[in-house]
Amino acid sequence: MQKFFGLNVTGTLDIETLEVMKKPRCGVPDVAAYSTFGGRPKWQTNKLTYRIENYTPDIPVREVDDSIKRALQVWADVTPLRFTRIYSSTADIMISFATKDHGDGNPFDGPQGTLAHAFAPSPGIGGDAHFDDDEFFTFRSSGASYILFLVAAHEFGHSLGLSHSNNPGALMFPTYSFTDPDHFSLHSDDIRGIQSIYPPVQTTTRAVQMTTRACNFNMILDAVTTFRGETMFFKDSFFWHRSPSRSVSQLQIKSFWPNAPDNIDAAYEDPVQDKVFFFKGRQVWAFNGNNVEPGYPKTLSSFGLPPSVTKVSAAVHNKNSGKTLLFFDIYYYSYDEKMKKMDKGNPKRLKDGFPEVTAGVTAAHLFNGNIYLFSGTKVYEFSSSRNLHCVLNNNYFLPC
Ligand code: TQI
Ligand code: CA
Ligand code: ZN
Ligand code: ZN
Repeated sequence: MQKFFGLNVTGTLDIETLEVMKKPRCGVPDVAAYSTFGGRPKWQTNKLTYRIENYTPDIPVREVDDSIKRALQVWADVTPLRFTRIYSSTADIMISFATKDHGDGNPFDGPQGTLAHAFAPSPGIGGDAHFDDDEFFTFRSSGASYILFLVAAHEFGHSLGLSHSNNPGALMFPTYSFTDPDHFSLHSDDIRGIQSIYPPVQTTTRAVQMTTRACNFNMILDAVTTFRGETMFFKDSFFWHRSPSRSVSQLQIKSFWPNAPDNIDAAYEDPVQDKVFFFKGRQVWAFNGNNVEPGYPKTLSSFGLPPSVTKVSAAVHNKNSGKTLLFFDIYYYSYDEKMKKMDKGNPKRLKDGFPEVTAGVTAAHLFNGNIYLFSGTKVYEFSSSRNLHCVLNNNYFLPC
């Protein structure tokens, strides 16, 4: 160990050896921004009913029906929950439009102010969603109105047991921001939140096979990237990402990014642009959310990489410096995301920047200011000043 950390090999626990041993362990704390209601009320069944009791004059009946249906589907897409519409008697989620005092002790307040409210899961009024008909609701246009689909999707988050999130990009963040309903996708914080109450069903065999697969030491990952607050680990045609109940969920790449290739070489996220980039061979794809950016895939020359670079084996973006490191063979390139061009002095030699890494880099990740280079079956953790902290097993990030 002393040799590894460049200390004089005394074989005794001298001062500097103790110093190195006291260094912060390689920790990966998890951060959650969503919140649930006190006592975490939840539905005890996955099969829920809803009933639209009346309509608003603002939009046609079929557009109200469609907005409500899609707003429930948003949550059904990421949980085992299923919603069935009924047209009489009492449903779990009773949906109605009302103004001022409407009998539940929470009178509406005329135009503006409160738009709607919903009750956390419980028998009776629990789950019900009321919309203030003194507001003007629309189907999809923006301007001085509220898109019913968005307001309803937020309310149904409450109907299912979510309270507010402090993540500004989340649906459950308590401010209304116009989003094109045709390109709406649930933020990962909302997904983490709702799955912490209703975890996606994993057949045991799949879970066992997946966990053994994720945890075997010889498994070499294709790529690692952050994505809107999550960390994703790619292998072949699927990726793992950690859900809030800390169980690892495995998804097909194409189920999340339909236009993305399998067996990618590298990936990184530029959170400033809210874009994630995938590399395979000499091609590169850019995604904003689940949608591929216009004009992509492009070739590596769009990064100013010379034709001698036949693939990018790992990539990582440092949002503090604005630089993206692109690894290839025994070299790495530093690309300036703001200037959209390569820095001077490229390529750098891997053994100059990261001397302890002797084999090629297959994936790269930045977390808490540390750079993690995956090489062979090991992960090398470097501080921002490029000191090697420790060497970990390559399944370190996957909760095995
Ligand atoms: N109605 C509040 C809401 O649904 C009711 C509420 C206030 C609430 N505090 C709460 C619900 C705490 C649960 C927990 O959030 S609202 C939005 C926003 C409203 C607000 O009329 O203020 C939406 C209704 F802020 F997200 F845009 C819908 Cl989408
Ligand atoms: Ca109001
Ligand atoms: Zn009400
Ligand atoms: Zn709310």
